[in-house]
Amino acid sequence: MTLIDERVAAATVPGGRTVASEPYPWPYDGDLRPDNTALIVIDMQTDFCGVGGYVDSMGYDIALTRAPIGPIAAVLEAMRAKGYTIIHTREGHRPDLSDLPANKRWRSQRIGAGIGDQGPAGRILVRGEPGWEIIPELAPLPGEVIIDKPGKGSFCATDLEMILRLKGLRNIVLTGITTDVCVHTTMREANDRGFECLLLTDCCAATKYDNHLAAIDMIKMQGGVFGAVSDSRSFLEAIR
Ligand code: C5J
Repeated sequence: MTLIDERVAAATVPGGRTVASEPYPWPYDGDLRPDNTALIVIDMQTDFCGVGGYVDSMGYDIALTRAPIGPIAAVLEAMRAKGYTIIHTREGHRPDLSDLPANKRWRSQRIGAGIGDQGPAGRILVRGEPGWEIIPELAPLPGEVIIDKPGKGSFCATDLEMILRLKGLRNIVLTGITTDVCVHTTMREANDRGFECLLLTDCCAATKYDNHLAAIDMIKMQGGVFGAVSDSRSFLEAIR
């Protein structure tokens, strides 16, 4: 046994549970419980996976971003049944666009899908518009936490960290879209704040499949530089 193995063994909760994941069994100390673990479902909004939304307007294939709907629904159902905390996020801006940085606006306008502009699903990424709503298949239940975020990360300009800390949540299971942008940014932000993160690969997707794969690979570097990676099947097996 190496010194590191000994330290992990010492921190490990006797009789605890872990998820089969890479590059280490998650969470590292086996302390996986409904009262210390949250599921975050990131930006499963029409703007990112529905017809006429932001991603569709940019010309990307929404079949990619819709692929995780089924696996997320299965994880949601199981975690709800066991009493885990469920958190949903929505990317979007105030109708007066006072929280929309100029660079985010002009970059999107350059490619014909200007954030704040009118699109087939209403004003793109504007709070209250049809495209900004979470898709019905993954609609939040009353009492579940919803985080409205103006940025890609879920911690920037939101009360997410305060909610996690006050609820005693230290493990985060990440799902949603897109793997390489909002999911990755959130995972990095959470990791830097000391949260123990697990990304479920089939519960995430990117607008380009290669970017999804690359984003997953990055997590596994350096012994798990941002946390660990698993899939819905292994996760459901672990919490059964
Ligand atoms: C993007 C997101 N890609 N939810 N947002 O702009 O990943």
